[in-house]
Amino acid sequence: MNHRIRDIKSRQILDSRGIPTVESVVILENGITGRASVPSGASVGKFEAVELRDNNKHNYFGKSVYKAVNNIEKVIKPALIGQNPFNQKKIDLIMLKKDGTKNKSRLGANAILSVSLANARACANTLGLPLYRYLGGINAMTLPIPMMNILNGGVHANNKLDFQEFMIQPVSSCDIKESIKMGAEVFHELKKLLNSKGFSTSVGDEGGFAPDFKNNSEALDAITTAIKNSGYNENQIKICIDCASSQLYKNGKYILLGENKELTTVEMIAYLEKLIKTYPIISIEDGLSEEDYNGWKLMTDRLGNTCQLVGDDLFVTNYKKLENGIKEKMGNAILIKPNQTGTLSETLDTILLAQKYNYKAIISHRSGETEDTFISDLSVATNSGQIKTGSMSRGERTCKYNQLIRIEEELTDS
Ligand code: 2PG
Ligand code: MG
Repeated sequence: MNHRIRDIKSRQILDSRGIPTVESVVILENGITGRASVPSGASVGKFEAVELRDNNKHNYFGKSVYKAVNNIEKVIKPALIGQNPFNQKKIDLIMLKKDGTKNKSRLGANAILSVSLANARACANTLGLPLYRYLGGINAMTLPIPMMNILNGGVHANNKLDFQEFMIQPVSSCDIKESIKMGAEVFHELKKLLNSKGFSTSVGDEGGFAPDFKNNSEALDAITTAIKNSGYNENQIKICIDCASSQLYKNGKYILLGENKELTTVEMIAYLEKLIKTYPIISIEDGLSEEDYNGWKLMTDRLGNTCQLVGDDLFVTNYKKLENGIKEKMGNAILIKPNQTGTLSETLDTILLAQKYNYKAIISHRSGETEDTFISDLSVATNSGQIKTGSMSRGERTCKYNQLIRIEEELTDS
């Protein structure tokens, strides 16, 4: 059989923040290749799989990934050469066994994921199929509704906004070109608005603006005005936020410096409830901290019927954590980031589990990204219905939207 894995090449490349990350190429006996690179987070969940870094302060301030690249060369490659790439589960399992740890700390989730994704691409290329079609089969057909990040705060920007991401979601549109147009128009209206008020229009890590707003309400007011100025109404474009609350949680309290508030869990839920009532917010991610489990149950009980409650740090794309969350009624949606778990198979298993129990699965980028558009295809392959992939600026964000435009064209043609 000439489809076996012949070789794997890996290298250190740069992500969108200028920090090293891993890229791998899987080469098959037939000469066909698949390439993939991995993103990297800034607000990293405590329970994520480990991103292996060299910690040598003379090399990229400790951030280089030569150890991960070396692990691919010395451990992963010898174990995978000669294997059938179409058996993705086995490929992933071999790497998991070689790693042997619970959190992929030996070989590094960055090393493992780059090979796992590159392998899937090599298979799609061998069959001459688009990646979404290879991953999702004949049932892959739903273009996601994007959550577009237009204002950045938290650890993604150098301003006073406590919440990390303020996003818009064009819910009235059912085609991706129209969604992108709506999002881009609001983005440009927001820029005009910021300019007119003398705020900076430079952008944060995910391409959204990062003005020096004093608090969350100022951000939400600006977004609602920009939506209105673009000629859209609150039924057409909704607001989604990522509070990234694990970053705000200190000694049992939520510290909101911009708001000048120190809130208990119950008070934080009440604050979020007030925001939902005041603004057209339909989705709140990490409204509470990753370890505030009782809080999550309470919040879901209180807000779960009116709002999408997304677990990012809470679930870290981990099957067991999601399984427990479903049992305990925590949240009603999960953010899916392949590098939080480290293999394609585990990512797909977690998505299937969510869908089985009616939890929404939102495919997501990281704040440090590359030009790789794997997640665009993944969102269509799994009919996830939603994708979170940043703003309408910066190439590493727009490449994901542009890939969705291409996929939509193919699907419409067929
Ligand atoms: C998040 C992500 C992506 P980071 O919290 O949802 O937006 O940020 O990659 O920094 O964890
Ligand atoms: Mg998040």
